[in-house]
Amino acid sequence: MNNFSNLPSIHYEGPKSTNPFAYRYYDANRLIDGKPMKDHLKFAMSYWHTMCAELTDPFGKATIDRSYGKTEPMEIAKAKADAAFEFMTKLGIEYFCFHDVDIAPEGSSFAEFQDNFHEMVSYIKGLMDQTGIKLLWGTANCFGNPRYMHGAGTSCNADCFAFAAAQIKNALDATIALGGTGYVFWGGREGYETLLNTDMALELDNMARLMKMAVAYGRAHGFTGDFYIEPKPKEPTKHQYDFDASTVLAFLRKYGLEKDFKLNIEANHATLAGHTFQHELCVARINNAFGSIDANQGDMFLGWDTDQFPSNVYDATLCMYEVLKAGGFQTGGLNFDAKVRRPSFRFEDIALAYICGMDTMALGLLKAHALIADGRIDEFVAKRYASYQTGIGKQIIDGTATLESLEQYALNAPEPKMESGCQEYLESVLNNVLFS
Ligand code: XUL
Ligand code: CO
Repeated sequence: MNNFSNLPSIHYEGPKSTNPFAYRYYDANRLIDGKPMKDHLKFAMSYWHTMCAELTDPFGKATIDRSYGKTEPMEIAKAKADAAFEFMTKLGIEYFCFHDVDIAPEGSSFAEFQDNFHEMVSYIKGLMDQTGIKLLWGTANCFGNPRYMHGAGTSCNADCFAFAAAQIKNALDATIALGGTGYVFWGGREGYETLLNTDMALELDNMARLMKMAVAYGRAHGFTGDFYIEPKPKEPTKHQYDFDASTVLAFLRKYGLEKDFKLNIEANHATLAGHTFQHELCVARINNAFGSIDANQGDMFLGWDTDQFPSNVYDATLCMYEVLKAGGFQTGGLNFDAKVRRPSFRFEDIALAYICGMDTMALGLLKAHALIADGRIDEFVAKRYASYQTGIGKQIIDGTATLESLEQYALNAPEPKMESGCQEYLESVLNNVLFS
């Protein structure tokens, strides 16, 4: 069997259930602060990993057959789309995300790809109308084709820039036609291998030029959602320009793109950049740039983007804590940019992986909500900075203090009285909330 036709529909059965094909924590309509879990989490299926990935690695061929019982490329594409919507319906996943090349065969020329793509966008529109499943975001894969070996917007070859622009125009048209609320730029090969052959200034200017063209086109053609940049520090290039959230924010501000762009934060990209997932989400949140999430997890012993399904409840809790603090998802949602391991080659393994990921994030939501309701952490943080609410601290915040007035203050004040940071206590509070 190489589809999901034998998969049962997955429902919530509660934490005591041992049925592998059931949710233990994800109870779609349960209200948390008056909002159903499904709207807090806005789960999305990644078309590329879920429907296309053949589980190859540099040492081995495919371990899963993605022909969906067909032989002709367009027949395969349609059977794949049918399987995708069957999968989402059975799991109760309301959104999906896709790259242009995930849904349609590339053929032998861009013109052929464009025809295939248009046909598949209409086909998918039909499936969306039948099922009520929505598009979260679209994107163009401007990294897989050999023409992008030097990058796309940052390619040294202007023709490659033009092909990328053409792909992005079509992917934006599709995102608009399918009602997507986001359009993602993950700079697949927007980076460099060596500065010995690289004009970094021109490459960054060109990357911005491509994004400005996308904004101009999208806004002129009815796209009211958010554009997102998805930061990643390395892989496939040695140095990706969209290194992390802070680097991307500086880029957006330099080129005046910050009003149209938000960030799509991916857990495994955060850890590759030497940050926690929570750190990247927090940087996005405090800069009003929190957009969407690619949920997954890496392996602390491996130095690459392993894109595993999230199973770590501690990280999921701190992720959902940031999401709640940001006021929840607006245009964005929680896309599983995750794939099963190579030996998990059965279609049912994909379903089991989503059940694990969705239950983990649902548990994270419940625990993050409990952490905020518990109040001990928020209370501690508020108290830690209380000195800025009165006296000299208030003058600093209000902007009335100067170096001179602070010098006068320091000359007359006793040595500051220090308080403990209480990290270990706070970690035990977190454990207490997680495991009670
Ligand atoms: C690659 C990655 C991409 C983006 C979409 O690391 O995360 O799949 O999410 O292009
Ligand atoms: Co991603």
